[in-house]
Amino acid sequence: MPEKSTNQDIIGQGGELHQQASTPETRLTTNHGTPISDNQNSLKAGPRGPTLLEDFILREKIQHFDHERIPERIVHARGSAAHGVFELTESLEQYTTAKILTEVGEKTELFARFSTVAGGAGSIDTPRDVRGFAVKFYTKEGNWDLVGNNIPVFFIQDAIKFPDLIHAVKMEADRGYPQAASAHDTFWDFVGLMPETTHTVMWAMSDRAIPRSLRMMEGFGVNTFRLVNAKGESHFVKFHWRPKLGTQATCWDEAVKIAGADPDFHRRDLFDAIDQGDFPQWDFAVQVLTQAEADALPFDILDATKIIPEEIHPLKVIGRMTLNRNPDNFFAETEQAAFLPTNIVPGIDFSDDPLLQGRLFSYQDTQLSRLGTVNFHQIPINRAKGCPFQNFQRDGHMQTQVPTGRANYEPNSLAQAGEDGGPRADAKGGFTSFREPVEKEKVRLRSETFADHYSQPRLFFASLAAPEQAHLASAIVFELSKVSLEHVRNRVMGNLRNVDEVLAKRVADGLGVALPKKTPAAAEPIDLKPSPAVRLIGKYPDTLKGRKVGVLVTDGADGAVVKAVQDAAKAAGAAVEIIAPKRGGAKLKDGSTLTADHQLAGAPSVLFDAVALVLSADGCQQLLTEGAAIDFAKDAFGHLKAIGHTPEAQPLLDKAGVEADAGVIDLSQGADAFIKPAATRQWDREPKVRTLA
Ligand code: HDD
Repeated sequence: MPEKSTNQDIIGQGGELHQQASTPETRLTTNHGTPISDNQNSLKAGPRGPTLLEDFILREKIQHFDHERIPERIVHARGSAAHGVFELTESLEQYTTAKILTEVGEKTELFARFSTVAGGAGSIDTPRDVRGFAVKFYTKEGNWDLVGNNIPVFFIQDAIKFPDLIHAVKMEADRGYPQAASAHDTFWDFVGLMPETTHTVMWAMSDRAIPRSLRMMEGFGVNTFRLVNAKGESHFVKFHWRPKLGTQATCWDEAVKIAGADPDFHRRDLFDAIDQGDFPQWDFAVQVLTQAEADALPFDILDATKIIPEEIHPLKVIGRMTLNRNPDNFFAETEQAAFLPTNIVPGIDFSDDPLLQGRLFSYQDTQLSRLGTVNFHQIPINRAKGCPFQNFQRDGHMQTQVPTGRANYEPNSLAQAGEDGGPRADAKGGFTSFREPVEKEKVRLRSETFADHYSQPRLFFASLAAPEQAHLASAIVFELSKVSLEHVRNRVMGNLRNVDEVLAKRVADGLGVALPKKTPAAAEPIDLKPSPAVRLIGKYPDTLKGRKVGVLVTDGADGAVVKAVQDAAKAAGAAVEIIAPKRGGAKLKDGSTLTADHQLAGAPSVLFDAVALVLSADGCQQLLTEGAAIDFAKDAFGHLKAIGHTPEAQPLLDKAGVEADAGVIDLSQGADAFIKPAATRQWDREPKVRTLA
């Protein structure tokens, strides 16, 4: 073997790209600035000889790579985020001194991260799970982090149960599965033994836990907070986010299939929307209560397993969040973002909610293990951007600031000698806690006012639209069917009988088992007035805005029909993507080529909100032996989507079992007829396509 070789020969055509002329500004360097002459070959003793330990360039590059990963979040590991802005539209001056809630028109930069809870960082986007909804506002008075979820209640009442809850829901300890799924023994074992989980479990089994898009979720601060005004008076407050695009869920079967078709479905959707300038927006709203109003409720507002029904205390919209910029770098921003419920600003304060109180410790602590240093607040995404930050905390791993002078303690009198004495506490503008009187015995007790675990789940179930109730019952059946321990299934059903006998019976029938004995409740549930605001169906107007229409086109198809569908859907606010049997596109009737965005086999109908089949007779004939085409139509029908079609597509529809109904539209009537049904699901169709509990 000859020892001679030139790098050019080995690198091939790409060689020139590696050798571009360099200037100090553009050239590749080591982390310490040494210019690098060759980034393709390690330093060897001869072209075929061993690599030399001396190769500091190789070692630095590999070593940095070896350490690229940091521990993922213990919960909420899988997440997607964006930058944005908050604008206040109504002042809460009467209740709080917080500038972000009193300066109308003020725009505050923010960073929002949405997440699943149970799965790891590389897990799918569409499991059945609660979604995290965390917003970091970079206010003039420091960062305010509202670290909430897309469900307004939580599984447990006391933070001391959090590690047990999370251990139970995550992969089982010995086998390391299931990933990102609550449908397994240990989760339901915990649920059955902890009746306080029932309310949140009901929400988690509802369609809220399988959202269509991160842009179509409501968000909630969950815990009760306080607002404190200039007179030092306190009101309780619950924070809410309301999506301008309305809420929408997937069908369960659809969510499962999306997991395979596009595990990044939500991340892609958020990134693409922002990239295309279609900025998602949410209204920000509050429920504000006096102590007396809180005392008058039939439940305790310090109990995070309870909602305050909007029908009792309506929401007041006070501002708007717009997400308008994607992160430049996923790791630096989304991954390193550290949200802390302790990031609070003057005028907002904590309540005594025992779940919140525990959270006040956990988040700071977890960042130390995840980000590795007490200086994580200096990472650009975590840095207080709305105002300077300064104190006498010094040194530590990864200290990036260079404080000057001798003053690293306080009080000091260095200023008297003309030196910089450093910052001082601000008794007037600084954060002060609400002066709540709290002298009590030290006890490990749960308040009696936390004992009613069933009235609110009952309220929730009773308030849902009929299809949502059926989905919820079926979700419990699905999950319990994956539970191998009979006594665990029985205990859950015994608890459910306290929520609603009919629901419990539906679950038992769905499982094909007898209904077990009712579990005695710690406090007998009461019937509360239904709260239609907890529904998804019918709560927001139907719309195609922010949705996606997929148009399947074959050779010989009529381009005018494609264009009509494209125009009508776009006019209604949807994005339109073309799918063809081959990625190169379809040759239309008029001889032109319509470029495709997707190949049919890679773009099942689960990726779209509504579909149109613009087929020629020949094209349809060919698709009759194409499984992907049959599934495309069958799933669109099964997932209750509108299907627009040319008459020539009928044989495919027949083969796929698509029956005529109000959501199956012959496009010869004109594309507009397709738009209205496309903006919603065809709920009436559901009993025809699946058996629900
Ligand atoms: Fe938590 C992360 C939301 C209770 C401990 N939590 C985390 C995130 C969200 C929530 C959205 C992800 C933030 C991000 O995007 O980085 N958590 C909630 C809500 C809760 C709640 C709405 C109930 C009201 N959490 C809760 C309790 C504890 C924790 C009771 C512990 C006692 N949560 C954590 C954590 C995490 C976290 C371990 C993991 C990663 C992180 O904090 O930064 O500290």
